[in-house]
Amino acid sequence: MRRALTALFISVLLGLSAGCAGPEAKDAPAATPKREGMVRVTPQRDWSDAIIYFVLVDRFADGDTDNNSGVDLDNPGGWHGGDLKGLTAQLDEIADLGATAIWINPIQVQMPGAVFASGPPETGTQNGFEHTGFHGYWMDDFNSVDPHFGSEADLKAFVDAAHARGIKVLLDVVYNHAGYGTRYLTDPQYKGWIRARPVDCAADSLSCQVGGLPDFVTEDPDVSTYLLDANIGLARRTGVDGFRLDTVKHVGHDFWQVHRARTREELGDDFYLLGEVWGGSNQVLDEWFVNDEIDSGFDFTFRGSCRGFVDGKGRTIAYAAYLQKRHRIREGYQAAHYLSSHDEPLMLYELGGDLDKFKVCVGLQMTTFGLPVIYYGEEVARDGSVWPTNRNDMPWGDAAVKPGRGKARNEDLRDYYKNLIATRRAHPALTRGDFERLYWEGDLLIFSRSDMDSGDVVIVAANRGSEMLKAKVTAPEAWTEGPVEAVTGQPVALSGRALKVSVPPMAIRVYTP
Ligand SMILES: [Ca+2]
Ligand SMILES: [Ca+2]
Repeated sequence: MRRALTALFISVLLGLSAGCAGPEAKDAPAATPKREGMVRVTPQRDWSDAIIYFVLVDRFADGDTDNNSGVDLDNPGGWHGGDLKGLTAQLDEIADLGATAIWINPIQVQMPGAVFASGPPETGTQNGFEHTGFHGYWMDDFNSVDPHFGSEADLKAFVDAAHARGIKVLLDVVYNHAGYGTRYLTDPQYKGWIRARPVDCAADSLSCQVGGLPDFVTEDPDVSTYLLDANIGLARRTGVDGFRLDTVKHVGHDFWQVHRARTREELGDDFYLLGEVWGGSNQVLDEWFVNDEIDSGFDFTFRGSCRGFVDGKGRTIAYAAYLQKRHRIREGYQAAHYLSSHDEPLMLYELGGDLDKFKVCVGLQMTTFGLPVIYYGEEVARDGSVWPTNRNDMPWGDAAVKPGRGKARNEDLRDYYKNLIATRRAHPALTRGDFERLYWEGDLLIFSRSDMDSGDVVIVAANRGSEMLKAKVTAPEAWTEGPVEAVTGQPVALSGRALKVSVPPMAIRVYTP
């Protein structure tokens, strides 16, 4: 954390801005073939300004073929060879996009072997496949890093390289369960650590077996201390900035209060906790905010609501009311919103591959309340659909990066993301500003975001219809001259105090001072 603060201070002094290439650092890993030198981004002001990039390490970049034991690229549930060294080597890809934080999956030793699984026909996996712990959630030993991902030294090197770029790291950690058939079930030294009988999650969320996985008796101090020591120790030794907490509602509040006290005590007051309360919203999360167990959680409502909006369901004013309601959250706490994740279908697939609809949702993700989470590769239109192909390889195009070498990338979409991310980062109104709806006739929604502290005001207009739509709204007092529309980069003249808004079919426009 000390390192991140220093990086923040230096970058502020140098006035470096998002996406701007900085000086080559002596410890910089090999850059991607496309970009030269090290990309330095201005760190987020605090976590409410974060833009998070979520990586499944095994699917991102293979930086060490010596650890590719059992790798099978043809198996959608198999190991594909990505590792921490590969991720570190491709960090400039993420820094250049403008993300301020990277969330990586859990990296401790996974259960040996695999379980047999089958997916739906559209994924070509209906006849079954061997599902391994490549995603990191099926632990067999909390005290060591899985060699497939690399070593603890590799994690530290990754964290250091991220910090050198002004990027924070969130490590995903699990406390609720172990992998199928692991040593915690069979080794006598852990006798009594796993609940004897499976309980239905609908009947009891604390004692159930999530996905049939062995559930730890986390109320037993021996068990909880072991798990806390392992995860907190790993964080302390490697310098990660926070945890993404898996399956929060399946572990008790008492545990999370001890967890918060220990992370504050041992990792610092600013050690950040982003919790997964499955299905949660900003209101549902309050159960974990009220006693300060986590700093933020996922808002599971955003993707479906945006899909409904661009699919023309419901009235525009109802969607505006929804966006406004998302601001209702306990003061000092945040929520993270995403379009796709490893547990849900890829958004572009759900939208029938309609890039225009997808881009409207990306625009709304980057201009509304919360911490936007980008699921690796969705910024270049990664292929895939539902599980398990929602966890396929990061596309690298012509770059010599495995395992996704040769997979197509949509660079125009990436540029669109990059522009909106830079816009969000330049305007505190977009991260922390209040929401006000300005216009909601037919398929055109116009709203403003206003940050009282900085005086920053941005106006956003989304058209979900099939024709060009125009409207006139009053320009904010704070604007002394016409704004620049961020998506097109065009200046727009004011007509007196009126802003003439003009949005093409299925598109978004962002008017910035
Ligand atoms: Ca590897
Ligand atoms: Ca449990």
